[in-house]
Amino acid sequence: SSSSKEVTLLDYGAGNVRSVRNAIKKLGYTIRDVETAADLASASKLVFPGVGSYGQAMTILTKKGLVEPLKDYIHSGKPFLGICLGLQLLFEGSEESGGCEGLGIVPGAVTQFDTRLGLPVPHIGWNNIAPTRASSLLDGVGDKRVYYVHSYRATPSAANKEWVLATTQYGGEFVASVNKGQVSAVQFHPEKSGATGLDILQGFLEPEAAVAARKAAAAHASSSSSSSSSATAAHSPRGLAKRVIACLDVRSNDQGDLVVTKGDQYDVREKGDTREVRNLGKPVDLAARYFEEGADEVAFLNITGFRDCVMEDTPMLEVLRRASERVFVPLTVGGGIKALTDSSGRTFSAVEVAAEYFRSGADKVSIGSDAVDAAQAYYARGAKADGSTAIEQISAVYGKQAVVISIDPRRVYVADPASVPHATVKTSRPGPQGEQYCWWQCTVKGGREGRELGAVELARAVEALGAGEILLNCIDNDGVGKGFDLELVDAVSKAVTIPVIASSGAGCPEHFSQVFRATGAAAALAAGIFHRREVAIEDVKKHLAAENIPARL
Ligand code: 1PR
Repeated sequence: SSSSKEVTLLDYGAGNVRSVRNAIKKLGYTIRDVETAADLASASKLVFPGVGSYGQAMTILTKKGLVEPLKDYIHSGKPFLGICLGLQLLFEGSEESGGCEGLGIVPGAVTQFDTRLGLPVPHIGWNNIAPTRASSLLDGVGDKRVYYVHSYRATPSAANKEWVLATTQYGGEFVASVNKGQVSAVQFHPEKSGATGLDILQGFLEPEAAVAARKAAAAHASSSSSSSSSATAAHSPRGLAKRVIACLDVRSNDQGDLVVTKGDQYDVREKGDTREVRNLGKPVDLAARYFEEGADEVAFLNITGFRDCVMEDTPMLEVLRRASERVFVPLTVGGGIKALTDSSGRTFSAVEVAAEYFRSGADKVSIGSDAVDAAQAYYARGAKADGSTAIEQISAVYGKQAVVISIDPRRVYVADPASVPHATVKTSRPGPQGEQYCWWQCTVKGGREGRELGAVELARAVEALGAGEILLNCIDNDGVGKGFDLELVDAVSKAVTIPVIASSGAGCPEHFSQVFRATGAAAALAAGIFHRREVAIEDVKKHLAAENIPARL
C-alpha cells in the first residue's frame, strides 16, 4: 500500500532537517509533516530529528501542544526513531540550556562532555559503536563508523540498562543508541553517515528487508573473500577517526557559470595570457564524486569576489540543494556569511543569511572575513562577548557545531618576538633574513587585506564567541603541495578546545599522517590533489590506517 511507504516527520522548525528528508526520500519513502497533535496520533512511522538546543526544543514542543501527544505516540507501540537531540529528549532532562526537563521516557540525565580531558568538544566526526545486543537497527554496522556532532550526551547506568542498545567511547562511554520495543533513537546522524547510515535508516523503516539484505551481503562477502585469500582488508584502530575533507572553491567564471576552481596561494587565474579562472569541474558532480570516493565531509567555499548578496545568490543555493540530494555526509558552505544589505536596500541578519543556506542543505556555515571583524571588536571591548556578532547569533540558534570559522593567515617573520604584540613561535624554517620567529597574520577578502591580528588570537576569540570548529588555511602553503604548515596547525590547535581542520598544502598521503602526528588537528582538508586526481581519498585513508591512525575506511 502507498501508506506503508510513508514516514511522518516531526520537524518543529528549529533548524535544518533537510538532510533527514533527503535520506528518507532516497530510500523510496514519502514524508508527511506533523502540523498538529492529530498528525501524531495518525502516524504509522515517526522520525524525530532533534535540532537546536534542548531547552528550545522543549519550549517549542510545549507551545505547539505536542509534548503529551508525542509521549502518547511513543507509548503506542508504533515505530519511532529519534535522532541526535531526538535521543536526548527521551531522557529525564539535560544540563544544556541551564538545566531543562525532557520527555522522561528513558531514565537518566544528559550532561556535557568534559573539556578537561583534553579532547575536542563538540564531539564531531566518525566514531565506532559497540552494540549491547542484536537488533535490526544496528546489526549491519559492525566496524563501520557513524557520524556524530554534539556537545552533550547521555551515559549508560543501571537505571537505563534495558534501554541502551549501543555505546560509543569518547573520553568515557556514552549512549549511542537506545531501544525498547518499537521505540529507537540514535545519538549519531544516520542521514549523514553515508551508506552505513542509509542502511541503519532502512533497518528502522523496513526491518525484515534490511535483515535479509544484510544476510545476503554477508554471504556474498564470505564467498568472495575465500576465493581471493591474499586480499587483506585495511584495518583502522577504533575510536574517533581523523577526518579527511574535500574542499571545493566555487566561483563564477568570466562567463558567469559557477565552476570549481583552485588557486596557488589564492590566485585562481591561469598563468598564461588569458588569465582565465581555472575551471576544474562542476560543483555538484564533483561533490557527489567525493562522497562516493569516501570523503568524510565536503566543503564548498564560494569565493566569487563580485558576489553582492547571498540572498540573491540562487546558483549557489541551487548547488547546495542538488548536492544534498546526492551527498550523505556533512556539507559545509562558506563565502559571504554575515549580516548584509541587498541591491534594493533590504537588510538581512547573519542568522537569516545562514538560515537560507541551512534550508538549502548545508549542515554548517563557514565564516571568514566577518570573523576577523568580530574578533577584533571582541578584543577592542576588552575580550568580552556582547551578542552582536554573527558567530554568537548563528550558534545561539543553530548550535555551535553549525558554525565553522575559516582562517586565511599568512606567515610573518620577526627577529624579536617582543617587537610584535602577537603570539609568536620559534620556527624550524627561519625567514629570508634568518628571522627565528614568526606569527600568522589574519587576512580578509580572500587574502587581499591583512589585519593586525594573529591566527592564534583569532582562534581564541572565536571559540569564546561560540564557534564550533576552525578551518585553518594557510595562504603561503595553499596549492603548493609541500605539506601543511605544521607549526601553524600546532599553535592553533593548542590554543583552543574546539576541533581544528588543517588545510592548505597537501601533496601526498604522507602529509596527512604527518599533520595528525605532529599536531592536535581533528581533520585535514585538501582540494587540488583530489580535483586533479593525483591522490585518491581512499589511498589517504588506507595510508592513515596503515600508520595506525584511526580513519573511516
Ligand atoms: O570571507 O566569509 O566571504 O569567506 C570567503 C571564503 O573563501 C574563506 O573561507 C576563504 O578561505 C575562501 N577564499 C577566498 N579567496 C580564496 C581564494 O583562493 N582566492 N579560497 C579562497 C580558500 C583555500 C582552501 C583550499 C585549501 C586547500 N581556499 O579552502 O581549499 O588551501 O588547497 P590545496 O589542498 O589545493 O592546497 P568570507
